[in-house]
Amino acid sequence: MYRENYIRSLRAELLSLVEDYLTPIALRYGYSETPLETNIKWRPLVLVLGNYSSGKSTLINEFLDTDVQGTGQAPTDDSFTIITYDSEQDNGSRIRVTEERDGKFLLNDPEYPFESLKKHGQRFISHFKLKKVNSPFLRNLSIIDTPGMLDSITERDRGYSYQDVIGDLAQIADLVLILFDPHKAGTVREAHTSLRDTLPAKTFEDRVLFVLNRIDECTSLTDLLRVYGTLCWNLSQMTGRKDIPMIHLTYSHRAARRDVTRGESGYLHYLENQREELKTAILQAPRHRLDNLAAFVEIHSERLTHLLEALINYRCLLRRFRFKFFTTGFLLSLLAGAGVTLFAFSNPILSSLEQNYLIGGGGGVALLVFLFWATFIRRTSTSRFNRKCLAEVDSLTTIENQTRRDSWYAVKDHVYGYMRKTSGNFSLRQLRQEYSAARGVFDKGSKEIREALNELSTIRHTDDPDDAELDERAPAFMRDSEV
Ligand SMILES: Nc1nc2c(ncn2[C@@H]2O[C@H](COP(=O)(O)OP(=O)(O)O)[C@@H](O)[C@H]2O)c(=O)[nH]1
Ligand SMILES: [Mg+2]
Repeated sequence: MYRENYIRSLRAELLSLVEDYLTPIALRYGYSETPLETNIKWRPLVLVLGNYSSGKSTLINEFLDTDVQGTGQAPTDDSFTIITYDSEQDNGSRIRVTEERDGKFLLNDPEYPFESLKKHGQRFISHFKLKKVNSPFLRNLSIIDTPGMLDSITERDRGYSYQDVIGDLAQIADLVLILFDPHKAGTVREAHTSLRDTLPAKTFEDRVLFVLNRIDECTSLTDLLRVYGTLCWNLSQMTGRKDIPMIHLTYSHRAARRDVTRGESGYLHYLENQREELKTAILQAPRHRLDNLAAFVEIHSERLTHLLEALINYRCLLRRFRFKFFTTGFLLSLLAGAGVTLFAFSNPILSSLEQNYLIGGGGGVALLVFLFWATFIRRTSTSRFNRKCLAEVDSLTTIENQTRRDSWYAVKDHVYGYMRKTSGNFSLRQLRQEYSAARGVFDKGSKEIREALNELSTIRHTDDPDDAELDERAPAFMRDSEV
């Protein structure tokens, strides 16, 4: 309980850092069109991928303890289904689907983090849905069941890019499960592309779990070992990894033939614990969410700091330019005024006029020159200055290492866009305030939040001190939310 409270307050703290400090900046400077927290506000997500008929839906049904998803040997279900918790109906009544919603609704509801998937088009939208289930398994996470990976299908057949969709889903998922079965142990083409290209680009190695499912269908232990070996070989070819990733071996009790699971001489009972381990790993998704959230806060605060830093540099250059420009204009107009006065004094006709008129005339000329300078000349030179800054936008920052290079590439277009849009007409003071806020979040993100996560890993599930103790053990920032 203590651990859960700790996770909850850490999560709330991270969310409020994003909401209060990063989102206003991100929206103002065009870094993001939607509030940054919409992607992370929702529940921890577990994405289930795998060959068709590898038993994805059956395994999900088994975990939820009811038949939520349709199953079958042929590629039965070609939809992406978000399976989420219905807390209102979790009152001991029969576990069932309590509500269903279609893609059009889901992709337009800002409550859900799927708005950005709209770009995958109509065919995808009609293959996207949500089911609410009152299963306690879903209390802290949601599951996404997906259409099976196939060999023969092309993008045109599906009507949307499967790889792009699973890439986007993997990006927001906290855990990605990849299921294989003994019949097609990693040989399907779409699996190959996902493992080699899509997933490495969109998620982290430690968020991916490999599962060899339907192991009850191996006829003997030797058969299982052969399948396992094949899968390992295929995985190392696909992922390019030299180390063999952990592969969970499991099967569904519901689907397996009774005589197989009951067989005393079989090997299956040695592997019984694997399903429980897999279940525990899935239930740990909220813990991954914290890591993801911390990484999210770190990355975006770092990028926004970089964006603001470049704009500050630009604004300082502009200020220097303006100062120089007006000083030059002032001196020039003084010079012109003095020149005209001297000329008038030395001119025999004009010098007969009263002295005050001559000095006033010189002052008038100085004023006219200055006005001309401050309007026409200023407009053209400022736009020339801005054009130069835009052309040399890279010179607004320093890039010392790869991290800085990455963050600059992520924000460069936004810096350019904002400079173009405003031509420098924004407040340097506000920029500096925002910079120190984003910088503050970044410092917290990289140090204190990591400390808090480390602290969390030392708290065992059984620890249950009073909640009051949270105040003593939690890092300072969880008690004091000022940046
Ligand atoms: N023997 C056995 N059959 C399974 C197992 N898991 C699923 N099946 C069967 O395999 C077929 C495909 O399962 P399904 O869950 O629809 O696969 P999906 O396409 O990956 O969602 C169904 O007929 C299931 O009954 C398992 O662990 N053992
Ligand atoms: Mg299925």
